[in-house]
Amino acid sequence: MKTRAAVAFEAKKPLEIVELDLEGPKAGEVLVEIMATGICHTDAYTLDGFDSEGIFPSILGHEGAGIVREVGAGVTSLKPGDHVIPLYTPECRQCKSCLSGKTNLCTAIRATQGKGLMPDGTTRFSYKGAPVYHYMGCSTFSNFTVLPEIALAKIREDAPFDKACYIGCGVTTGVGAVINSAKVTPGSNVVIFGLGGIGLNVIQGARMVGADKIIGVDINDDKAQWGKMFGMTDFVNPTKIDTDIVSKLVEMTDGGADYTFDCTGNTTVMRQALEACHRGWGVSTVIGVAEAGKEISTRPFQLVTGRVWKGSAFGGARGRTDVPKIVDWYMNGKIEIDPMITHVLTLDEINKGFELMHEGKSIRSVVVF
Ligand code: NAD
Ligand code: AHE
Ligand code: ZN
Repeated sequence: MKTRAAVAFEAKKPLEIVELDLEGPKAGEVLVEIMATGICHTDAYTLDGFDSEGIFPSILGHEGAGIVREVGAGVTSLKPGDHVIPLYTPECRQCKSCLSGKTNLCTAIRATQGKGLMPDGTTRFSYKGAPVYHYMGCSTFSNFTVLPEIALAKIREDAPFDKACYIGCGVTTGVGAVINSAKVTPGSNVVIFGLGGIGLNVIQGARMVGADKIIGVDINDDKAQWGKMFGMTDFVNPTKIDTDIVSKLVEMTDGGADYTFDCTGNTTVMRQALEACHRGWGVSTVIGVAEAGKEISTRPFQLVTGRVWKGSAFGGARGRTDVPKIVDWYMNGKIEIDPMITHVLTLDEINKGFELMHEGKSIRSVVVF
């Protein structure tokens, strides 16, 4: 069949909207009509050539929602008409990682996914006879895409696609990092670095679990009003203070934060986030994705004296199990999504979404097909 998609032909070049060929689902696979997709900073990072796993030409996008249109042989958990959210972190419920109960990082298809391929080692997309690669196993910047059954969460049918798509990455990543990864406790002091599409969801997660002080840190003053909307109690712009950011935060939290989160992908910020933690127990969670080749460092003494450095992918969420619950939270008003969707675009306007992100003018842009 044919599908319209925004193709990343080369790094650092705008996406091109073309019609390309899509093979139908093979055994264990599902054809999904994508109804809406968000644009996450990770898509921009890959397009900019910063991802060590970045492959071109490919169809980016990993924050979608859509409808099952066809299922391949052996697919039992989904049928045409089901509403789904694609999962870049699948949940096979059979691999060592899934069975461990200790992580959401299913390994069933990770190797081929990282090479832009389906589990059988081939791609379903082609343009003028040449292969076009999948991205994060999702490729939601295409009107139709093929995914393995284990990489789809079935969701309720009354959830609007243009909001539910954000649960495919940003919402789950932020809220989940608070609940599943850091396990923030009521009454804690929490510091969030980077108040974008992820950081604001960390803020609403911290509010939901009953954190006390919720301090947002961003170099863009416009983000202060955004943070306040979702539960932030204090804001600091590190470029506007006359002391260093770590000292400032340590002072504001009476010795250091109980929990900090990096939502910037900047390795200098990651170090600040760790060092702003309270001696003896502060936990710093890295969510931001750093450019290829970047490394983090700190004095080991920071760890010897009880600070904990950890990371979180997809908010520690087990996609097929947890994503439908997060959709319920949204539908029941427990979490907010609507105000964070600042721009709704057509597929032809998708490059505008990347510009708005780089200019710091959007929280989330969503493309509606
Ligand atoms: P975004 O562009 O919407 O937001 C980033 C924010 O960080 C902006 O508000 C920006 O002003 C701020 N910022 C930049 N440099 C800063 C600095 N030095 N100090 C303080 N603030 C600074 O991006 P996003 O979509 O929210 O994504 C944030 C990060 O999370 C990215 O690195 C993205 O790749 C990553 N991410 C990780 C996961 C995961 O599962 N671990 C999932 C989604 C996104
Ligand atoms: N491919 C990169 C790393 C990119 C990365 O860390 N991705 C996050 C999700 S970001 C979503 O916006 C993730 O889930 N990682 C776990 C995984 O298995 O990919 C690199 O450095 O090679
Ligand atoms: Zn993402």
